[in-house]
Amino acid sequence: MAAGSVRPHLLLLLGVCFYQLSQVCGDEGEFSPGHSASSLPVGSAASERRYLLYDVNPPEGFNLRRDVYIRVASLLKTLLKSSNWVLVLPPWGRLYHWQSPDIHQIRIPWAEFFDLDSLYQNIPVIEYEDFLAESGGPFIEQVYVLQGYAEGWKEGTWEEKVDQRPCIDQLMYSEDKNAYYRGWFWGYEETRGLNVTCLSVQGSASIMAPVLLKNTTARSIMLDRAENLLHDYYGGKDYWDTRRSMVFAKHLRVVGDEFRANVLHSTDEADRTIFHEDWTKVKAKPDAAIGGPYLSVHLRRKDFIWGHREDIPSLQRAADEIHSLMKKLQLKKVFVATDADREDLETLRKLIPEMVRFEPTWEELELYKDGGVAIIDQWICAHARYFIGTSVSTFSFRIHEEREILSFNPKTTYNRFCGDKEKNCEQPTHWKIVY
Ligand SMILES: Nc1nc2c(ncn2[C@@H]2O[C@H](COP(=O)(O)OP(=O)(O)O)[C@@H](O)[C@H]2O)c(=O)[nH]1
Ligand SMILES: [Mg+2]
Repeated sequence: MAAGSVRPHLLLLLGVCFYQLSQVCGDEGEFSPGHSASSLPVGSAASERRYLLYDVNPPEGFNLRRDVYIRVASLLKTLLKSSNWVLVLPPWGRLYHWQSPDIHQIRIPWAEFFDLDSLYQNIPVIEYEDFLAESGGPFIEQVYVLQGYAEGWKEGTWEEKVDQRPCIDQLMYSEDKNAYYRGWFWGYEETRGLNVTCLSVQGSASIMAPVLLKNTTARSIMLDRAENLLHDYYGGKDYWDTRRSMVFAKHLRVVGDEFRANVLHSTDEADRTIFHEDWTKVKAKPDAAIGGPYLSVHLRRKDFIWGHREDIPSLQRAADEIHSLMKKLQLKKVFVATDADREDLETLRKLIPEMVRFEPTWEELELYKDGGVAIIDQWICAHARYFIGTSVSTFSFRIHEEREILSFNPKTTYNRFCGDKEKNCEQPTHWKIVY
């Protein structure tokens, strides 16, 4: 069922109650899902904590998902001003780029990639398994599937709004024989939704706050396709607080640091990249970091070359640039992070014989998974004397931010390869941390 997937009684209630951001919904418009023993009558829910869950369009990669986390964290901060909420971290899995065969890559908790205490210093978060244990059952009371407006927006008249609308795309949830909604739910087959509603949104994440606070009493609410929400304020203090709280898991940092020390002669003391466990106590001093004695490179291939984009270099052109930088910076080593296929890797090895890569053993790959190996690559890139990345890759962007946090001079960070025939090769924007 597409648009018809919304229950009739809910439609009626929402019809009264769904307004745009500026409008306030009265009590009479509120509804209770009516299916869950845990849902409380209106009014008494204030002290009980409510759960915000979210998911992202399946084709999106890891590093865009990290960006969506920042947006949803802003929404959670807005909600916390009114009542008690916790963000349920969406388990990782089934990502398109995680193609290593024979390893289990779904239902991965955030703790495998990020330091939970650090996240918690920014906003209250719990893992999905803890949500299941705490909320007493595998039910999500309300799923809002976010989408754009079918009619687009009229030029020059940008306004922030959210409205209940028929689902535009085929709904990725279907009703089972008990009238529960089944869907992907991060690979947790037993999870069910009690209600599914499509909302058209145009605006920043916090536009959802009035809807969650006033239009529903559901205690667990999932925003699917959360990438449809924009940043409340990209690059502002709130953005950077959340970004700084996304400290990589310690076991991955340790592996990266060992590789730096053993293969690249790079240590925090010599490189002046001292890491502090508590991100809230760290303030970057631009230009304080020197970085390890190597050049680092992120060379994004796969889907970035399939479209024949003109801002992506050929391997020859990338190799030429790498050699010219090594000469200029008097560096003998180059660390290459890439998603290149085997054939491209062989070519690269011929073109750049001095290339150093982090190549996990099968056991290491099974332990850290594709996501962890990518983080180790990013961590090593972040500590180099000089970094050059790939145009509009969120993987490269996250390395920029990591280096900004580590106090590197922006000149050593905001660099990208140019396409062979690219005329105006604009370099990445420098985003300064706001404290
Ligand atoms: N290990 C590793 N994986 C990479 C590298 N570049 C890309 N990938 C993989 O490909 C995915 C790219 O998707 P995404 O994170 O969205 O970044 P974007 O598509 O470049 O903006 C990453 O999440 C990794 O799984 C790399 O240099 N090293
Ligand atoms: Mg991507």
